Amino acid sequence: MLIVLNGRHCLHAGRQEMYRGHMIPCVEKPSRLEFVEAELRLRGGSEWMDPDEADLDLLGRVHDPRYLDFLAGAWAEWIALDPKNAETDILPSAWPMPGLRHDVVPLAFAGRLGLFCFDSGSPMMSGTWDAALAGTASAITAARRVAAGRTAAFALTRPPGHHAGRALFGGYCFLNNAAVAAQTLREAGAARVAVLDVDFHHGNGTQDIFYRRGDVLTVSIHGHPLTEYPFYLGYADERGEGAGEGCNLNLPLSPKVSRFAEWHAALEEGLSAIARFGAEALVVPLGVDTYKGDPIAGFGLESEDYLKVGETIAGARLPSIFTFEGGYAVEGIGVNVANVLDGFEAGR
Ligand code: Q9C
Ligand code: ZN
Repeated sequence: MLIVLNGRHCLHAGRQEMYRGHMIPCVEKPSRLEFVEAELRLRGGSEWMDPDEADLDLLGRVHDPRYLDFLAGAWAEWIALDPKNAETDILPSAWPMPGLRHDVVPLAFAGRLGLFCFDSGSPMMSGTWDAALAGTASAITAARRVAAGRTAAFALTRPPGHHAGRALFGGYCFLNNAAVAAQTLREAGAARVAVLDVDFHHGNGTQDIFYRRGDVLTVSIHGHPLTEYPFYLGYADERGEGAGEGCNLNLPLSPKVSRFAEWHAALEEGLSAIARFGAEALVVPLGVDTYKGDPIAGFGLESEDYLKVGETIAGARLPSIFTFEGGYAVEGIGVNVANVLDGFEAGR
């Protein structure tokens, strides 16, 4: 496997997130990636590379340019409010819910922050923009290598991306690496690209970005939003709009009853839709928070199950890019991710 490692990931290390009314240490921490890197290096057989330069033009075709400007300048604005803010992460405290206006961009930093963010669990700090931007460069580099003829590549990066929408951050995600990979594949000549999101949580950001487009099919298998984060998107009746009608497939499952057999049946249903769509390339937002030991999620998957997950995805026989998303059981995260990649290679 070709692995494009975002060496700048550790510039993003949020301190605290809001949980049930108090602050707890961030769940999405640098050691997550380090455990994955260590396991992949231990197994050997991978080719490692650094990302090329970031591509802000391409990024502007995935995200709203006003949102990108906000993210790029957020830390400078934050410390301009008060130099002491440098000791604290940025978190919003007011949001434009229905009944309030979305069409005006407030001048106040706190007003813009709430406009572009949907939760209180995704702190931003001094290095967030640099880390996330380098993450998109990893995704672009991985996608370009695959477009040039590699079978597959893994963008090993954090913060994760699949919750980040066109002009929205949350769920620990700021820039949507998987969407950037899909856009890169399209611009490199693939007529139709599919995204198969296997993270425990719904890929709301990727769905948002491609919802009105017919050239990218988005599929997500996830904990049912009636009971699971992000709650407000991910239902089965969301099928896409306009040119994108029929190009979004949500496969929500109840985590109470779901075990690997049921989850794997959903994976096969997603792959059938991808084959019918006629995808020429595949992007897999790879989260392993489906693991039985995950502290914030889980479908009860065992480490060995991830070999089968990779093998089944390989059955699509499509050039594939994996992006690293969720998974918070650090003791299992390396083995679980490496098993997906090894299963994929064994299945090709
Ligand atoms: N206090 C990913 O797996 N948890 N994101 C609640 C609000 C959010 C998970 C945060 C879980 C997000 C990439
Ligand atoms: Zn997740």
